[in-house]
Amino acid sequence: MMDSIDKAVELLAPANKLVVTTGAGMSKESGIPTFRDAPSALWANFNPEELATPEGFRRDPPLVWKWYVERRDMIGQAKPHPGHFAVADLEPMYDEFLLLTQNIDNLHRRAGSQNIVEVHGNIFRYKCFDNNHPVPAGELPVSGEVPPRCHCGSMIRPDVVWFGEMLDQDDLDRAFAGLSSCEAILVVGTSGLVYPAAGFPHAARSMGATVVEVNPEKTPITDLADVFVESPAGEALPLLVERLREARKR
Ligand code: BJW
Repeated sequence: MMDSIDKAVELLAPANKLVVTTGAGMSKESGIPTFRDAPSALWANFNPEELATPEGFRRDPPLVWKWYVERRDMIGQAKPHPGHFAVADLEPMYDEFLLLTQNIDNLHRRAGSQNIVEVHGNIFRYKCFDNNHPVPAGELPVSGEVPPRCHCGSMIRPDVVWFGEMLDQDDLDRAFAGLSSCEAILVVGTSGLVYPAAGFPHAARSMGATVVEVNPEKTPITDLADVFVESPAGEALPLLVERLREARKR
């Protein structure tokens, strides 16, 4: 691992504009299962790729609501790990820094990252299914109805992006503006299977950016990467950022 970290530092140190993009593997060491991990016993009979869809919600709204409540409560107990803090430490080191996360768990923000685009939304926010009315978490109706209903009568759902749904256009504009001007992209803990986020490293690469990937497993992005750091995020990122800080002082 140390050889690949040294090589990554060499490539990331001269850049002035950095994009970091993260997926579920980033939060694994905080105790949050990745999306494609084996399901917990309670949900073993359900396929997340069917629950995380508008069709799944229409088919069985209470089931999908309860799945999200359980995940939200579990995520609420989780804490950022040293890898999240290392990503936050990167932000002031670069002239321009953008964090594109597919994670809905708030852990980057809780670790101190600021310039973040949460491309798949946030599990702690709500909106209504039919009209996208935002519903503040503290104002969820307590009628006992599952799921609760918006003032317009529509069912309330988490403000996350499900399969088959469009990502927010402003989020995509911010993402692609950063990707088209960055000099390097650090890709952490994503399987590279879900689009359009899976295309972020390709977009940056096509504009000449260097690509560094951190993941304990190879992914479809690995062949594109200039350096592959084969390691969990919580081990590799603190080392990488510490060495990068030294290299940028020189
Ligand atoms: C570690 C680690 C450690 C482990 N350290 N790493 C183009 C081509 C083909 C298909 C499409 C396409 N464009 C759109 C589509 C359809 C679809 C799609 O991509 N499908 C594919 C599955 C084929 N995309 C969409 O529908 C998107 N919408 C869209 O594009 O709209 C326009 C459109 C609509 C319809 C048709 C065509 C166009 C929306 C995607 C929304 C994804 N939503 C979810 C759920 C969010 C809410 C929730 O959590 O419930 O987002 S699905 C799920 O997957 C979640 C994740 O953010 C996302 C990505 O997963 P991620 O983060 O990569 O996690 P994993 O689990 O897959 O991988 C974990 C990785 O971590 C692994 O590599 C491990 O090795 C690694 N790891 N431990 C570092 N310690």
